Amino acid sequence: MRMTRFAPLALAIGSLAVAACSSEPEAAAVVDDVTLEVSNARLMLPAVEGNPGAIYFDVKNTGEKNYAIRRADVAGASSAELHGSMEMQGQMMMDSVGQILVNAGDTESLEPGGFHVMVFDLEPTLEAGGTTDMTLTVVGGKTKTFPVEIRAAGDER
Ligand SMILES: [Cu+2]
Repeated sequence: MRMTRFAPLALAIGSLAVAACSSEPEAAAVVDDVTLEVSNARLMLPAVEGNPGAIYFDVKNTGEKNYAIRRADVAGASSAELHGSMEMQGQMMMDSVGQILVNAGDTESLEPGGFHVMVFDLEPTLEAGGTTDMTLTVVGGKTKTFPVEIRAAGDER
């Protein structure tokens, strides 16, 4: 699949997320855990060593408060970005997005052709069949860490 950066699209996605989130009040000074549950998380290794990999997962918000994921960190990768993608004129285009919203009670599926986490500079210790950890940071600064299954480039995504 050919991937091309397309900045105007990313800007549009990013500002949408910000606009949708701005109605949410500031996080209260109450200690609560982030009510996001991640399932089916899988890191697709790149077909060509040195290329970025992609993480897909389902994230369910079991609480009563909306969350916006604004950052992902992946053990064994030098950096990770939240990405959105869209097909335009038969080409898949993607770029970083500022936030991914998960409203209370909703499940957001990050899957091929949609949102995903792009991971860069993967260490060789990340091998198919193993697992790694992904830490999500939500707006407000709280974090939660989830296990991610590692799959080879040709495996089911
Ligand atoms: Cu991407």
